[in-house]
Amino acid sequence: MTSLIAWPLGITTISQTCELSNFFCFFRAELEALCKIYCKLITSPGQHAGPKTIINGMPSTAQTIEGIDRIIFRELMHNTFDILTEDTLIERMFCCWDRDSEGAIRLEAWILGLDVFLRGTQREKLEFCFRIYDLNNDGYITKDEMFQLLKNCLIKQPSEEDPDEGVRDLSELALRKLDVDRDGKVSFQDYETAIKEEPLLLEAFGQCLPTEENCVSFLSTLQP
Ligand SMILES: [Ca+2]
Ligand SMILES: [Ca+2]
Repeated sequence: MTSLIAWPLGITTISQTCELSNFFCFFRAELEALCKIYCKLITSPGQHAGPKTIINGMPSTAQTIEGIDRIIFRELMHNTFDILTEDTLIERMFCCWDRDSEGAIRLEAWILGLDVFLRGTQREKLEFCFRIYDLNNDGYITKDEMFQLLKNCLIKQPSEEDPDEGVRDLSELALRKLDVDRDGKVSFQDYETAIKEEPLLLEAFGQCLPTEENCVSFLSTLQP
C-alpha cells in the first residue's frame, strides 16, 4: 500500500495532501475535489452529539476532533455509495476508517479510506473487509462473529421456531468454506486463500465496498 508509507509525515492540511498526490492512486485534481468535499462534510466535537450508539455491547467512541462524524459517514455510505448494510457493519466500517478511534474521520483517513474504497488493489480490499468482519480485532473471524454478522444480514421469518438455527447452519457452512487450515477459525491467510478460489465470498458477511458502477460514477464527479 504505497499511500501508507507517506503518512508518518503527519499530513493534515489540504495543500500538503495535494503535494503528495504521487503517493495515492488519485490524480491531483481528484485530490483537490476530495479535499473540498471533506471540508463540506466535517463537524466539530459536540455538533452532532446525539444519544450514544451501543454496538456489540460497547458504546461508540465520542468525537474528539474535527472531522467526518459517524452520522455523516452513514449518510454518505447510503446516499453516495448505495451501501445499505445494517448499522453494525456501517459502524465497523467507520471504525476501520477512523484508525485512531477519535470518533471522527480526519482528512488523511478520509483520503486513505477512499483510496482503498475506489482504487484499492484486491489485497487492500481483502484487508479492509477482513478488518470489518473481525469484530473484536483479534486477527481471526470466528464462528461467533460470523453468526453475529449473518444474523444481522438475514431477514427474520417470524414463523420459524428457532430463527437462529438457519443462521447457525450458514455460519457453519461459511466456516467450512473459509477455514482453509481447519483450525476452527478464519485467519487472514485462510480468508485470502479462500477468496482467491472463490472471489464472490469477499463480501460474504455483508456489503462493505461500493460497486464498480458506483466507483466510476463517484470518480466522474471529481473531474474538473
Ligand atoms: Ca475476531
Ligand atoms: Ca484457520
